[in-house]
Amino acid sequence: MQDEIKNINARQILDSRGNPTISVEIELNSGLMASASVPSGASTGINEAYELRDNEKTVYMGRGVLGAVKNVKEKISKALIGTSILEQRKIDEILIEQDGTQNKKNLGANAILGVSLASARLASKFLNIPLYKYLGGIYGNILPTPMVNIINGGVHADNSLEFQEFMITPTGFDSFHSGLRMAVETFFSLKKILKKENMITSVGDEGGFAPNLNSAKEALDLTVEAINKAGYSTEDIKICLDVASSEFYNDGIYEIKSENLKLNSLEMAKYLQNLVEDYPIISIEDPMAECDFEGWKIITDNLSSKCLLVGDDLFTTNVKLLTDGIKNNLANAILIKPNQIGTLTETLDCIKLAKMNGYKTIISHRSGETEDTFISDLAVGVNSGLIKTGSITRSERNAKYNRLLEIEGELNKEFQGCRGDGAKYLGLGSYKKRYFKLNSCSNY
Ligand code: 2PG
Ligand code: MG
Repeated sequence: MQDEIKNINARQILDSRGNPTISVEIELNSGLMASASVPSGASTGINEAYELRDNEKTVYMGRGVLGAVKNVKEKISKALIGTSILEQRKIDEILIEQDGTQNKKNLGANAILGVSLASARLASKFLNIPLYKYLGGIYGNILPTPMVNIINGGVHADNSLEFQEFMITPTGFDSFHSGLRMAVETFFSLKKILKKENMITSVGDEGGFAPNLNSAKEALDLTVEAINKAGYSTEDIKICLDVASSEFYNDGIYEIKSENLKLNSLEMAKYLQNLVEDYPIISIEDPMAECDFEGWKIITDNLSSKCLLVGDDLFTTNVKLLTDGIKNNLANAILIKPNQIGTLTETLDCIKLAKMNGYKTIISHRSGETEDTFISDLAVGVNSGLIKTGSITRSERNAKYNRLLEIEGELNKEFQGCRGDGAKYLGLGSYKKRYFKLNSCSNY
């Protein structure tokens, strides 16, 4: 049959940090082919699916993925040849079964995800529809409001900032392309300010500036100044943070060295609450460490009505962990990274669970990226409403923004001659949430 898998190939390529990663190519009996490549994180959660590396010290500093490549070419290929490309859930089930471990340690989540994503892309090609339409059908038409990284810190940069990401989000416009323009103008406005202050304008892993600053407040002040000097207000553009606090949490203490602070959970929550009061912050990712459930409880109780509290390390795109979070009322949003869990269907199940329980979903890149734009199509297909894919000066990030511009154009073209736009952009609406205790909402 034409829709059946004939061959699966894989190769080792490089990601945006120069580390090896895997690219998978699948071929059908019909001769149609599609490929996908897999990103890699630096501030990884302890519960993430296993990234298989060769660990051969003299080759690529141990970071090679030839073992994962071999697994695709031999074991996975053997298990999937003859399967219809239109049966994504079955393909992913076979992959999970073949691996046979909880965290995909045997075959490697990188090997598995490459196959899973390439399958979906090839299915869309086979059906001759764009990937976002394959994933979302006629349902997906919301262009995500981007969280655009402008200052890097934490493990993504060699500067003094503990917080990993300071992002701007264009909430005040009514289309994706105008929102993106606004973010770009603000980015360059910040560059001008940094230059004027004699600060370095080199960038971190995700393309945001990486100046040496003495505090999070300093970074926030610069961000607000950049917004204003670009000619916008903090009504047009708001701020999002990824604190990535698991990285500086030890034995119950958050140590913010640049500010000489050692905070317990309660103090950390208060510290962040003060920032939310003083700045136009509407989303905080990983405000608390992945194992500090008490801290998460405090911050959710105190801040959930004011801003998004996004679980990244906390949930690692894992249905089981999200279920626990829902039960315990932790966070009100989830970061979605396909490589944290390893297959597309598990990613979609997690998105579905989040949405059914009133959690916002933010589709996300990794700090080590490739030019693959799968997450752009995913964001539109599932109407996530939000995407986080870095700054606007790195091609591996811009590939995602450019793909979204392409999708926006396509959706609007379909609508030509009709009332309204085909592509919806919610801006601030993407952040609007209902604050409720789960048990008061049993119909979900
Ligand atoms: C994060 C991500 C992406 P990494 O923490 O949200 O920005 O970083 O891929 O290094 O985990
Ligand atoms: Mg994060």
